[in-house]
Amino acid sequence: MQEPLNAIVNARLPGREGLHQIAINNDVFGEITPQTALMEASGQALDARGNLLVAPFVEPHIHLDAAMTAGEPRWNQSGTLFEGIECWAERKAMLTEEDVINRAEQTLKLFADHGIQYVRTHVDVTDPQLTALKAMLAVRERMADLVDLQIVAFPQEGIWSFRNGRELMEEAVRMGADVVGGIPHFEHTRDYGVESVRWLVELAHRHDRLVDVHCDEIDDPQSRFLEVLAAEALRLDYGSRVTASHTCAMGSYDDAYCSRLFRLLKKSGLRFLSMPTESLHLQGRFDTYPKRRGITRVPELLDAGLTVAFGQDSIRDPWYPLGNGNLLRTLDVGLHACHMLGMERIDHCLEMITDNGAAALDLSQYGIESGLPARCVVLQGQSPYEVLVGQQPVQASVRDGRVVVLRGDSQGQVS
Ligand code: 17E
Ligand code: FE2
Repeated sequence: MQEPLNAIVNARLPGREGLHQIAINNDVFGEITPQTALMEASGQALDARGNLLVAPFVEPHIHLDAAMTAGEPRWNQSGTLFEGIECWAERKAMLTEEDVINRAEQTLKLFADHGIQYVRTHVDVTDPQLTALKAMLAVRERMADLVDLQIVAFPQEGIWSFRNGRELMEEAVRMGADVVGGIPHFEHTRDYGVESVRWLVELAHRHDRLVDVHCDEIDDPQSRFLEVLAAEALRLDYGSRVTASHTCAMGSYDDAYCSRLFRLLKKSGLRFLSMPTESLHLQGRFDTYPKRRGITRVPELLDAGLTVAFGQDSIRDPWYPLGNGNLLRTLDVGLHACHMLGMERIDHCLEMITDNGAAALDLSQYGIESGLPARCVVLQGQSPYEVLVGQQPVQASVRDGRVVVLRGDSQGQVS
């Protein structure tokens, strides 16, 4: 194995002027010192060559159990969420642990190659055998050198609407799921949806787990489970540990309701994840013209002081046929779809795939600061604007002081 790094030189850091060098001692960041000019990288130093250095990318929302199954056993022809769930139910009946492990690991390697070191995956537990969950618990250990993996117990076919739904969720938590999920807009009735949200937040709270609900992933403006989730988070003072994924319906709510809703969202402090490529593809399917974008109110949430990150959601699965692991692509699409190409937004855009994702995942040891684990990526460009325009692959990815990806000529004396 390669020798660990003892420094990174010639790096630009977000929010700081000029070049910096960062010491690394025992896999942990040490002192960060300004440089007056470019310097030679010597010994076990990595040369960032004047490029931007940020904390590793965070993929906050993916379905690894379904990754790389697009077209098996059939393609989703309508492009709706609902046909996706039907196709997946057919593929799910064919799962083996080995099959899930292989596809999940292939996908995580692709992610690592794109500078992602933290991943939250939903795993479908509406399966009496819990095959995908057993596989993913093994993957979490097997891939720990490359990524930190959080596992969500995700009831794809509902908690109230699936036989033994509650027992399967409880079993998943007992087996070691980190996060409790839900899908209220897919439950058979509105009441089931409300009850499921109340129940799952209690379950997580009781077992000291995080919460991440597929919430209102539908264009129906009557889908209002987010207010239930936020109210429960507030009641239990649990907002920092609760994430609402998708909230597409918020793109269809009227402003009067949103004005009331935002008051509660701010009080509860819960976190938001938007998957822009996925929602552009799956939503708007029941519209003629004008067609909705089906994306939540991202800039408005940010301006209200709430945390929002972007995720990919799918890599070639029954819901979405594309995806290559590159979060810069997701970011690019998301900024377009959310009207976020003003320069102030661009200056902060990398936070959507780094810091904000880390907050949504409730990570505690994340960032480029003295005393934190030496994990970071070198991007191609001197500013977020240049990185966004260039869309180049990450130049290097460092994990606990070790170089796990290296491209171009960022290399100093690393052997
Ligand atoms: N399942 C779901 O309910 N929604 C999604 N976007 C995906 C899976 C990918
Ligand atoms: Fe999802």
